[in-house]
Amino acid sequence: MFSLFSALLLLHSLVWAVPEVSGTAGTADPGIHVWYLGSNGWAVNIGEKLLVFDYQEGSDPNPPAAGEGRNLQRGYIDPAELDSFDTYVFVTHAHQDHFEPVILDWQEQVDRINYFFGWEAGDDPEHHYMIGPRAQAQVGDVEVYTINSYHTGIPEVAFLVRVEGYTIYHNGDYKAEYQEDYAYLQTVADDIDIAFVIGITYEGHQYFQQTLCLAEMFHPTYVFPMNREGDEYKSLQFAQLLTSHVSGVNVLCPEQRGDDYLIEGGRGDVNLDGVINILDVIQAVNILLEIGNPPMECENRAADCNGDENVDILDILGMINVILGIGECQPRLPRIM
Ligand SMILES: [Ca+2]
Ligand SMILES: [Ca+2]
Repeated sequence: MFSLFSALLLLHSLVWAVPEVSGTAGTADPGIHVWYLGSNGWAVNIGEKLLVFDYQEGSDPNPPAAGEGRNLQRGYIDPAELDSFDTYVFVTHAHQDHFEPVILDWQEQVDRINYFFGWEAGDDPEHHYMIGPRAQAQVGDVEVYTINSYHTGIPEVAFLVRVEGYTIYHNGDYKAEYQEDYAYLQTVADDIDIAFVIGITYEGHQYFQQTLCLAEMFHPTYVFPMNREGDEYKSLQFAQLLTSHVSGVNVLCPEQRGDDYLIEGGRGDVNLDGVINILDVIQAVNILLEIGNPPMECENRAADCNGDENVDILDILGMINVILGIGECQPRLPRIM
């Protein structure tokens, strides 16, 4: 009888017999680290890049003294901490709970920094003033798209950013003809990985209806409610409300500045070298057949391509699909740090 074991042994011998296949590779998910910076502010680290959205310091009732604990872990940005990243700073509009001019001081201390404003915030030729409507900008492999809103009498945007294979949405206070605008954004991206949205708890409010529409159209994997400083506990009500309408959405609710979330990457990258190729398939087959040394826990978790907490033939097939460019491993659920 041709058992599963036989099939795996055959696969095992085949992948060794076809070395030229090992040149094919899928990109391993680098993982994401997200910090809550109070109010509407967030920092997102992917690989070498740090994205900062709507940074401000004024909403903290107990700000740390200058030089004491002003770091990401405390929910603040110290420009010295930016030195190790390529930094991308995004500002949706000029209201003080979204924009604080201190961000402009960072460029005096940091070389690799880029600014994207949702309005004509100045005249620095090195800055990107995305006055739109529906503006686009690109720096290296970072693509930025905006949709526009004027509901308070000043220009505002929501950002859609594509970076390192991820799509990130920051709503700012955007409130407009969202069905048309989201249809436009869908010409850019089918899915959103991380959505920062207003954590309003009233089902009839346009902000909630917008978020619902966004969730239905783009199936965001992780949703972070914002604009709740001081009453972050209400984010849980928002989470219940949103997940009662749409499934497959993970709503993450920080409670205070500096709360951070590590979304581990690397599913499918069993040998942890940053790519998914035939070597990972071989190692996963070895794990499955219990050939060689027992796997380390991180290798075992990386081999679970479909995320069902078990390594079996479906994971092997999933990884082969990644290599062939016709599938992806499941994203990891975040660990709250
Ligand atoms: Ca690998
Ligand atoms: Ca599995």
